[in-house]
Amino acid sequence: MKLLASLTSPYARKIRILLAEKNIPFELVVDSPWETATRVPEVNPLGKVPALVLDSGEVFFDSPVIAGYIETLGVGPAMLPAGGIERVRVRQSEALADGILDAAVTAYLEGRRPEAQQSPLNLDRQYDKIQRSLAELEKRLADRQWLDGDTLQLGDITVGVALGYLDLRLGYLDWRSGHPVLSAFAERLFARPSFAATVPPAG
Ligand SMILES: N[C@@H](CCC(=O)N[C@@H](CS)C(=O)NCC(=O)O)C(=O)O
Repeated sequence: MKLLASLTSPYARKIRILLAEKNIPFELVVDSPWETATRVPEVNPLGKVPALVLDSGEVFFDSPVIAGYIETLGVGPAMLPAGGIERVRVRQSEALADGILDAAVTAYLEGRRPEAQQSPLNLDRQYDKIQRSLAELEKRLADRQWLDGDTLQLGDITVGVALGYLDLRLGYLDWRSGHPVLSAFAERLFARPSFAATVPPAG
């Protein structure tokens, strides 16, 4: 199978980390949807990465769907509980982290517009979402090693990716300040080979 991804996409990084944690081989096709020569729209009408193309030609997007598909392959370690409320809780953690990413990407893109066209109101809305979500995660994690259950799950991976993306794009927010639990959590995640091997290039 092929994963279409840009090296800076945090949503794609989530999937690359998931595949690495499970040791599942795949072909990484680096393709930035922002480039005019991109082929992403040929497989994903939304024109976004990540997109997973199976050997059969079937395509899955977006990242929560791809993660769900990967789990159906039955390759351990499981990163999503098989069902029940436990699965919903991991999905909730994933959604919270994806929401941080959505807000961070929006703020990053807003900040790249010519200054006269930037909306301070929109920027503040995104920063508020990020700050509230960080506070929520700090509270949820408390003295636990992982967000849900006793092992690394998809929610933990996605939170780690979101924190890494804040470092990459919104470093001036200094998210570590006031979040000692999350900071320690991030250091533990960043030390894993799957995270170390997928650090986005600067720029
Ligand atoms: N909800 C999607 C978000 C994917 C997404 O927004 N990817 C960005 C790269 S970080 C993208 O491809 N943007 C291109 C565009 O919006 O045209 C997911 O989880 O996969």
